[in-house]
Amino acid sequence: MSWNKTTCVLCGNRCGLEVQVEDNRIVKVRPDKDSPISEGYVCRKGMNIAFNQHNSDRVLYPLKKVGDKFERVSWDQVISEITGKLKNILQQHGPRSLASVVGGGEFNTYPIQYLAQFVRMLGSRYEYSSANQEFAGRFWAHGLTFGSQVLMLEPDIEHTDMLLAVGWNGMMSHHFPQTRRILTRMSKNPDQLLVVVDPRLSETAKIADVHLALRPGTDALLFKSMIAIILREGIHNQKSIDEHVDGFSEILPWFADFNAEAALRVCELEYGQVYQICREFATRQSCLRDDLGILMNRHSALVSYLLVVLLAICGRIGTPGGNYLTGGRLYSDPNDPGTWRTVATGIPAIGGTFPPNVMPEEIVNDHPDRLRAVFICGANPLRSYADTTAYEDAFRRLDLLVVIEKAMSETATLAHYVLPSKSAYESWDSAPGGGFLENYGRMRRPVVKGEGEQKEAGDIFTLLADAMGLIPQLPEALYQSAGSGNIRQYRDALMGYLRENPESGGVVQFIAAKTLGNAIGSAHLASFFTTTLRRSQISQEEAARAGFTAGQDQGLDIYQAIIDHPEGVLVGIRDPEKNLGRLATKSGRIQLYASEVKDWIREVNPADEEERLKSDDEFPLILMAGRHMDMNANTSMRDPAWNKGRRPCTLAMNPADAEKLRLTDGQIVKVITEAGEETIEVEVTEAARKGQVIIPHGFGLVYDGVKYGANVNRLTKNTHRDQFGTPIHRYVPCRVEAV
Ligand SMILES: Nc1nc2c(c(=O)[nH]1)N[C@H]1C(S)=C(S)[C@@H](COP(=O)(O)OP(=O)(O)OC[C@H]3O[C@@H](n4cnc5c(=O)[nH]c(N)nc54)[C@H](O)[C@@H]3O)O[C@H]1N2
Ligand SMILES: Nc1nc2c(c(=O)[nH]1)N[C@H]1C(S)=C(S)[C@@H](COP(=O)(O)OP(=O)(O)OC[C@H]3O[C@@H](n4cnc5c(=O)[nH]c(N)nc54)[C@H](O)[C@@H]3O)O[C@H]1N2
Ligand code: SF4
Ligand SMILES: [Mo]
Repeated sequence: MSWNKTTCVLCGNRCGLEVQVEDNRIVKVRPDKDSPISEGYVCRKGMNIAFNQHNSDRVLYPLKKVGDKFERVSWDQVISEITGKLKNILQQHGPRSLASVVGGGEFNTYPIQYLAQFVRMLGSRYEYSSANQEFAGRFWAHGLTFGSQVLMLEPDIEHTDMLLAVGWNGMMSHHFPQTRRILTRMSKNPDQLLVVVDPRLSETAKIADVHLALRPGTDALLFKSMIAIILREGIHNQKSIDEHVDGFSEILPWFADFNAEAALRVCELEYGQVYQICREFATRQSCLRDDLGILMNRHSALVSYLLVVLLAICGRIGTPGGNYLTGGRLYSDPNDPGTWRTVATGIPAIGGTFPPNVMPEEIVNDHPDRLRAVFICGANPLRSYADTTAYEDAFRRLDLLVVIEKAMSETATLAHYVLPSKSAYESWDSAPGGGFLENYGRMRRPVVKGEGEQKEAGDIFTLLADAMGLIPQLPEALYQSAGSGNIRQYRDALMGYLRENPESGGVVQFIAAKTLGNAIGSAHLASFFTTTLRRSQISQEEAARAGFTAGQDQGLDIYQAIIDHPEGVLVGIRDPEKNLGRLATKSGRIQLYASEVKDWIREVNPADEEERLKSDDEFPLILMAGRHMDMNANTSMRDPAWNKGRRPCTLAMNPADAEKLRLTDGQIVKVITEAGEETIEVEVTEAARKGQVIIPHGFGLVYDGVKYGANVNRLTKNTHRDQFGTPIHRYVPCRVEAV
């Protein structure tokens, strides 16, 4: 039997896979050794991808809610009914009544892009996204310091000799290529230093050279201390600061009189140890990687800012072995009246998106501009986002809820219409990869067929857009060239059309889907073709470095190479020397001073923090609400069989706390928070810190009528969030009782 190349879709790495298919079923999976991105690396999630593809929750036909049941309807009927209702809502209430929700859980490209663009074309800026619930604070910090909210910091893991992992458990969550291989190699290499900042003994902390087991929620104090120590010792990199940084002298007073010794006592860390780490970080080829442990935690945005300061004063940005800037230019300015805000909660867009946490309030209010119509693709808010109960209540009040899904998710069960989407293994989709330097192009192709009337998400949104009158009348020549089988001819026709109709540029992916997509049977592939053609100057230069001659045919050549190489192919090499050229500040330098930070940073002092961290008699334990581990993939793996024989959903508790509460391993308990309660089994383990308990997210799914595990988002209140709307999932006060 032949092996077909595809990729895993269960984290951002998208490791290359090869699968065997029998009777339209994926029956065998192995890592793809040819993949230049993963080079044969895989984790157990990828090896279990067949459970993701084949399960009894798949949605096969368009469904309409009638009473409290779903009825199968035709595509024609469903498109005409949805667009009829949508037109009415928009006519009566305007575009602010409409929002999209786009996910990040399953790592697809086009399904999400098409929905976001569809809603934008209808005049609404309300794009709620899973990315916003993690990155809003980082967007804010990078917007202030780099001038673009979506510029990110990628560790140059190949050349570094010290990695500071902050609130990131890479051994489980991955998120850079071949993470476990690289971290394990690093941990064994005496010349490389792996330092983990994590309150608990995570899988990554276990293999670290140094584990800074700080008290939960005290990262702001820790990083303020580290900066103060580095400045006090004079081990900052003045040369790099002179060359690349503005605002350095203005921020010095924020750290000058800071009592790092007292602060670190509040963090429950040893001063001597932190001092040593500061010296190492300032003098080595160091880099850092942070994640949800700080992003979904107290002072999230401020910690992201402090991490930029730490890197900038040590000269670690845009330099070998340090952190490189990746991503584009986007700044949603909260002071610009053109930037949309949410109506009831007044939160401005950041990085172009809105925080899911406030959506229930944006639906349940009396404002004339309240949300009435919501389209969701690639997300499962009823399990993924904070406060399932608030979401259920809010979604029931919508005039129109349309869910584009491959599975009957909890969110889909509340929809007025469910539109069946082809899965990753039934669709074409772009699955790029690489680190900061090398850019690999890859197009995942279908390996199995849809077993009902599913369509590619891009096709679904093209039908909807057409019925809404959003796609202009297209010349016959465009259809003809699309059907000619000659891709060059189509390119010339499309480019000619766009030259004459520049206003159609924003609809180009829909035009491609309707013309080329129809001819080749994939909206996504057609869309990919147009994106490859319309490459910016900078990526043309990068592609030339990867061997694609610059010029008119470069896009075509890249497209063909990607089609010829299902395992992925090098399509661009970035120039590390030019990395800091990505900065989008007016001066082109890193801007450390920001008036927005000033008061906040002063508030983070040992005495006030100690007071705020005092435990509550009603809720004495801190719940880490969500954990990304080997046995979950957000809510994407619905069939529990993939974890058979394992113990995936428990309440992890330190032995000292278990003893104090007289609880034993395996005992059933109730966990209570301000939001609600859930019943769950206790797992007594040293991997939980004293005073902290942990429940993984992504459980509580009902599969074949049986509830599987506890839904941690019954325990998270959507109002337990910061000023950007970010959930504070890593710091949820709770209590545990025996039942
Ligand atoms: N309490 C708590 N909650 C959390 C977290 C936490 O730490 N704690 N972590 C959060 C994080 S970081 C994230 S990113 C979010 C993720 O949350 P979501 O973005 O909601 O992701 P998933 O839960 O994976 O849901 C993805 C949905 O998309 C569907 N889907 C998959 N592929 C396709 C496709 O090709 N087409 C269509 N139309 N649909 C598809 C799947 O069936 C699934 O229902 O969860 C968050 N939730
Ligand atoms: N197996 C698996 N992998 C995944 C996913 C999945 O569902 N399953 N989802 C993917 C997605 S969408 C995402 S966003 C990533 C998330 O990946 P990560 O952010 O790495 O995952 P988490 O488990 O949420 O948390 C990281 C660490 O933060 C620590 N932490 C908790 N509180 C604090 C604190 O106060 N300070 C500090 N410094 N650390 C703290 C936790 O103990 C944990 O070890 O994972 C991705 N990869
Ligand atoms: S590391 Fe990520 S992409 Fe690779 S197999 Fe595991 S979950 Fe899938
Ligand atoms: Mo995430």
